[in-house]
Amino acid sequence: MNFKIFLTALFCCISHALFSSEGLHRLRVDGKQVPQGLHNTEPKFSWQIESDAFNVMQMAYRVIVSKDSVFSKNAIVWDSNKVPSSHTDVQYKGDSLVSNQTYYWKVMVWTTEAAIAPLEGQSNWTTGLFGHEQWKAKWITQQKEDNIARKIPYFRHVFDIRKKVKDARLYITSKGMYEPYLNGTRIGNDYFTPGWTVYDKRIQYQVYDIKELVNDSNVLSVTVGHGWFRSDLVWKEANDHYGHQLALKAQVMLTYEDGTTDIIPTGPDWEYGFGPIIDSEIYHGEIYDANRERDDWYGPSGRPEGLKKVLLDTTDNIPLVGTENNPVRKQERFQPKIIKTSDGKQVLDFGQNLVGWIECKLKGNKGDTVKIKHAEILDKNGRFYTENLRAAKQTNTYILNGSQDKIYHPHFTFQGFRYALVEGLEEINVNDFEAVALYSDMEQTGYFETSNPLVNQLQHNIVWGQKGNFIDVPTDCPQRDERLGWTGDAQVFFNTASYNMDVKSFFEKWLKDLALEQRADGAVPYIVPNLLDENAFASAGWADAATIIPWNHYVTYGDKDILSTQYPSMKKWVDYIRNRAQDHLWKDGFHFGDWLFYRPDDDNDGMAAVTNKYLIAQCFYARSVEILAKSAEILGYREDAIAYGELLEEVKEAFQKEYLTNNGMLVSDTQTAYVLALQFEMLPEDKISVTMDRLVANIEKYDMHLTTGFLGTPYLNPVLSRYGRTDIAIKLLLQDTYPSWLYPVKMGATTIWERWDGIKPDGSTQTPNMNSYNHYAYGAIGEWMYSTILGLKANEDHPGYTNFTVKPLFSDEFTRAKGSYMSPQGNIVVDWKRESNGLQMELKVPVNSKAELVLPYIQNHRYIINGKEATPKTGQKDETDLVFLELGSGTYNIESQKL
Ligand code: RAM
Repeated sequence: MNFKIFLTALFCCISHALFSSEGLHRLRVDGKQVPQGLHNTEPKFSWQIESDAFNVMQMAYRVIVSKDSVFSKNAIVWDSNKVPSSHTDVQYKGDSLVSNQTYYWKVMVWTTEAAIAPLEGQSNWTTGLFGHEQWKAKWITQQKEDNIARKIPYFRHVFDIRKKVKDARLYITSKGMYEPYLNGTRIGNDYFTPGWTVYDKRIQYQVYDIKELVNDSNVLSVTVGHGWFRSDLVWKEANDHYGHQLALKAQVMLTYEDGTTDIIPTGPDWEYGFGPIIDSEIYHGEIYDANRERDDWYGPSGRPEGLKKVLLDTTDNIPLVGTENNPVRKQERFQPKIIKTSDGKQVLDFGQNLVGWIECKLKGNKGDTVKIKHAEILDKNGRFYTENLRAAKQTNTYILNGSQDKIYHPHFTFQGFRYALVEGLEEINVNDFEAVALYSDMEQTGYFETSNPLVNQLQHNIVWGQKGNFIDVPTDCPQRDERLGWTGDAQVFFNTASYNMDVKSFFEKWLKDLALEQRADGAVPYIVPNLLDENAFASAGWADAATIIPWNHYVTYGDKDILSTQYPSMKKWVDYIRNRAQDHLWKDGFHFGDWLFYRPDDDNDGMAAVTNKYLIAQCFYARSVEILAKSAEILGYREDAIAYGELLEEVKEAFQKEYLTNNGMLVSDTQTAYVLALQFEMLPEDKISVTMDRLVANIEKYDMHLTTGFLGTPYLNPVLSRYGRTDIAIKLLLQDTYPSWLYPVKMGATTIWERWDGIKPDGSTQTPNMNSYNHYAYGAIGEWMYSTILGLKANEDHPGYTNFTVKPLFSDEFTRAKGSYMSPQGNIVVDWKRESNGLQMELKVPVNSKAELVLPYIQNHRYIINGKEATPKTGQKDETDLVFLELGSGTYNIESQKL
């Protein structure tokens, strides 16, 4: 046999063996793969089952947790025993878990295929520090004058180890952002740690396995920058939001082979000095003087000059909590090309509006200063455009030390940019520059591609809007002096975000902060974490993030815990509105309304799509009440379920009396008004069709353009599809003149813009006061693209994709859509092609779930699934004549065939 053929044959055998058998995959603890320092005494174990067989369901599971990897009898701390259940996530219910320990867990799963011999998988995790008393470390800070001078301290501690080490872990957090080094090597690959939480109520800590880095003699050095703790934040150029003192708290926890332990904590014996980072501000960038780098800093021999004694920071005792979401990490890299602007400047173009920083090799003489400025666009005249950054300087400054191959990047800052202007270099060599995207390390779960390249670019832009704005918290924009956790933006984008990436823990963390920031009367702030004043609360559609995100999260991930954790917060918010409402009408307070809706400059004809803000508020009031009532039902709070169910009827009735005419017109005759009323079911049955007609007429009035702002946009196409007008929804999607989704795409956008006309048709830019080119809100159309073009949709009654709908789009505008989604049960693959009048499709349904397949009725055709004629489940669902089939796990080839 020819060697190549042999190898191919061998590979086929191996891959067959690997991929054809059943197995357990993606073993996770609290959604994380082998987490370190998990701060949960009752973590959740989850897994997925892979199988080639059809209709496989889990019949039972058994989880065993042990202190040793061999699961010896006396090391076992929990054995669930065999539990008949299809659940693939199970909460720990064993002996109390001990801090700073490695635990091993294994799961056995019996399925309809593997009914006798179970499938097995094994993994582990380490626990965090469960009690305050476990922290021997003290908060340390620099001397008062250095804090006042806003210096960046480099903390340093030398320690020896005299025994053989079995385990070594670093527990660490800061007030500010930190970067830790052990013996000169950076610890871990996380950035912007400890992440952004409501720092006056809780600060996260991180845990790193440092066993490979420890020596007999060690230097632990940690730089602490301003971070969100004390950078300039909010457009008022105000800093020190959480305090005046940068501080560090850390302890190395050693377990020796002889079973003894040691702790090396931060305390009065630590020292600090200063280094090359002179300043580093989130909005403004970093100043780095390479001449201040000190070789003796990281080595244990020798002692750098000028070290100072630390002070203890005794100002407060903020609770420390474990890290809840995945930290920010380095992601994609981009190589630039050099372009010349119309005013003769050499500018680097990275081809993508991204968030992170530039890594560069700066060659020059000792003492030379190089400045790197960042911008999102070039203006109409082809010049580097930074006006829309407002007060954010977005500039990194490097003072060179003459070394020719040092790689620079900033530390406690990030920039939103596509273009960079480099000043102070004699010659610019493109190969010396690389942009690195940084964002919370979420797994990309969804992919999606269609036969329309502009729609594909739109999807690309949506994903990059998400990458650029999921920097530990969901922000509105990543470039100007804002970058804040606007609740409304997160609310409208959640469903799209959760198709694209695994945002489960990202939002669990943020929602806890939302609850912490709620005012005593239940009002929810405009931004979370909140840095605005006591009046910046309770705007409809923004504050409803408190109810809408937990609900959507539950539907997507199927984890009831999000509802039970958030329930008090959800209820407080609904009760806030109830207390403000009169006769069940919510008509007070400030509201952003349908933010950034369409309005022409000259509005003599009244074409501005202004929707009454209280009409909007009433719709969101109803939605929040409805979610609360449903959540109460699920959690078994019967009384609440009944009471809020009744309230919902009153709220809707009040809406109809106040805002609906007898002829089905709403007092605001706008797309957003109709869309919200239809989406949230505010109307009596007999008014639905007339309001739908009015909505369609309104779209036609604007010559097939949308006019919606932040609150109407997410529901516009979903409402059209829900009530049978996907044809109009497609026209809106494919519209490419302003205002539309594809207009920015045609203008060369690589992310979603804040405004429909961020760059106007004549090339001029919108007001620099508020004009971001990386703002995900309008990207909320992504949800409809997944659910209606690709045709994949979660089912509210079977959350977590245990049951989902697949309904390929059958329209002349698209000939193909292909995508996949890593659901909690496993990967779902949908790939359909429209050929002449027929349909061909591949579908993969994961184990333990079922797909409801909805196919278009095609005259004189039948459907063949995996070679056999398919029998429709119920035949007909509505007038569009759809065929319904329920498919269990497996891979299906589906084809329409002419009779
Ligand atoms: C601006 C941004 C943000 C929006 C608020 C109301 O700051 O557009 O996205 O939520 O206004």
